[in-house]
Amino acid sequence: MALLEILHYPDERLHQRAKPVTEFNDELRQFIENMKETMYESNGIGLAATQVNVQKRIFVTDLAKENEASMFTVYINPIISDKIGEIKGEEGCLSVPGVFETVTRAEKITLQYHDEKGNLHTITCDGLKAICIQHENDHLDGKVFVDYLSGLKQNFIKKKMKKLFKK
Ligand code: GNR
Ligand code: NI
Repeated sequence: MALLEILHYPDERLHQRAKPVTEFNDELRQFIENMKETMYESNGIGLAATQVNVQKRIFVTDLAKENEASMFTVYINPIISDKIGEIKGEEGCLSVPGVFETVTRAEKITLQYHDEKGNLHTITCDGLKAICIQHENDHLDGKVFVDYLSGLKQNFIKKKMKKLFKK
């Protein structure tokens, strides 16, 4: 087990497009364990491989509320095949700590993905789960939620991050 280092906006590596997973092997499953540990340690509800500088199409989530049983899920090579409606929600990101802004997303999505054994799943979801999956899937396409905000807000957030991570 190991904790992975999370990249911070505006690191250009957050804006790379991740490549599909081709082998469902023990190395992949070890990496997923490390992502799981890193997500829990950071108190995130999701984590994309892009955020830990691995350019593969993998993200993990756990949307269980406090005091509820874990709902840990692994999504590999996800494809959003359908999007319905619009919903606004306040979003945060482990790569942009301390920043919370409203983003418009599809309200309901249908998603195909593989689990860590290579099995294919199809799900339809809405609410926070749909928002979280769209946020994570964006990471795999090199997109951060800040990219949806005005240029003015983006510049403000860049300055804030510079200050926060100043050595
Ligand atoms: O922990 C997280 N919370 C969150 C809240 C609203 C919308 C999306 C998210 S995902 C975020 C973790 C993260 O950065 N995943 O990429
Ligand atoms: Ni994020």
